Amino acid sequence: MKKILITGGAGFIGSHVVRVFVNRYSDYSIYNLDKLTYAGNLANLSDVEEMPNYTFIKGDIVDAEFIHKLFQIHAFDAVIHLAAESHVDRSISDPMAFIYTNVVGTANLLNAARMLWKNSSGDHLFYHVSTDEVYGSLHNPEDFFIETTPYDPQSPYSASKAGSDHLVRAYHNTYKLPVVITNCSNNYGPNQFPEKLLPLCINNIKNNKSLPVYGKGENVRDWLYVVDHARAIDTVFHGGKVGETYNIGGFNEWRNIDIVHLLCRIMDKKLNRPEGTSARLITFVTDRAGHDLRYAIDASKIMNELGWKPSLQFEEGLEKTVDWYLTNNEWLENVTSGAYQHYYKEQYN
Ligand code: NAD
Ligand code: TDX
Repeated sequence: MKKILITGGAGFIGSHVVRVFVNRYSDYSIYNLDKLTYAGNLANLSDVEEMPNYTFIKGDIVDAEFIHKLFQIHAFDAVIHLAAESHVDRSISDPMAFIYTNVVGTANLLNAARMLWKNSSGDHLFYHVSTDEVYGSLHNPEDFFIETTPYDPQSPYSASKAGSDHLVRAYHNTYKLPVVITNCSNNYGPNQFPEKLLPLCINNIKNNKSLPVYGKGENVRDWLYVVDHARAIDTVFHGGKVGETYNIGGFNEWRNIDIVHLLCRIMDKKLNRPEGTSARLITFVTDRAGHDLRYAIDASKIMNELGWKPSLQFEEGLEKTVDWYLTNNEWLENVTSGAYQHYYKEQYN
């Protein structure tokens, strides 16, 4: 029986990873460690909470003593580490939270894994889930991020993720800790907190509120359906080579303004509103400080070496996502009440 610690499993991507592992591997014990910050929500996992191979643990990865004891008690065989502060705009207003959780928290997990596994000959893995933002911004339209692209992070968020990636590699290099890192592009899909572009716009269209597009909307992102990312993590966890990095992406680049227009067309259709109704809500607002122009991932390595590929066409994935948000009204209303209102006012008014 494999004991796997998944951190950040109550968040957006983590909840899909937990679901994939709990449902696919009944012989693994899955432990989900999450602090339940504003972004963590156990409602994301209501369908797996009763499964016999699933355990939830509430706790903070920044608390070194707690993490050390947790590893001693449970003797995990592997770690899939997703817990993080994940929103770039919040990293601009509160960078220290990102440095504590993303850098110190990752270091605490690395130390605990190193202590636990140092005298063991077992089959272990420390898997760090990271982002394409560590590579910085692309300026030449022909360029893509590959696994050897030098790091050039530009925001406190991406710098904190780059710092954690460097620590993971340093522990492999120095202590031979068995590690793997994946760097993925922008995810979208069910359970994403409505501070991120797509769920924020879905919620605002539903409520006839303006759609804040930063700058001229010309920044480009590559988009991947979250379940395809969770499948990629499963693939790398089971088939990836220790010490390697794999880039994950959808070969699916969009300018922000184009993606928002596409979303508006889908929403008009779903809400039976005349075409053009949602697009009238688009409002260009002050640009994000230090806004990276373009991210684009070359995911050939994971595709060629491990046989993973995205399963969904983008429009199909976006329609599925919209359907999920329109069906899960209660989820959306719960997460957008209370503290969200304060965040929204500070960020957009
Ligand atoms: P999220 O913000 O939705 O979820 C993060 C989770 O981590 C939450 O459940 C939160 O409660 C938990 N958490 C935060 N601080 C913690 C702490 N100190 N201790 C324990 N738990 C804590 O994030 P997400 O979008 O699901 O991203 C998950 C991971 O994937 C992150 O590491 C992120 O950098 C990476 N990533 C995200 C994307 C994306 O598009 N969202 C793309 C590539 C990589
Ligand atoms: O209101 C908005 N208006 C807007 O124009 C918001 C929230 C965003 N944007 C722009 C900024 C980006 O160019 O849309 C693009 C996407 O923004 P986000 O959804 O905030 O994502 P991004 O900053 O690209 O980062 C995401 O992808 C990489 C995740 O939040 C990260 O965790 C991940 O590592």
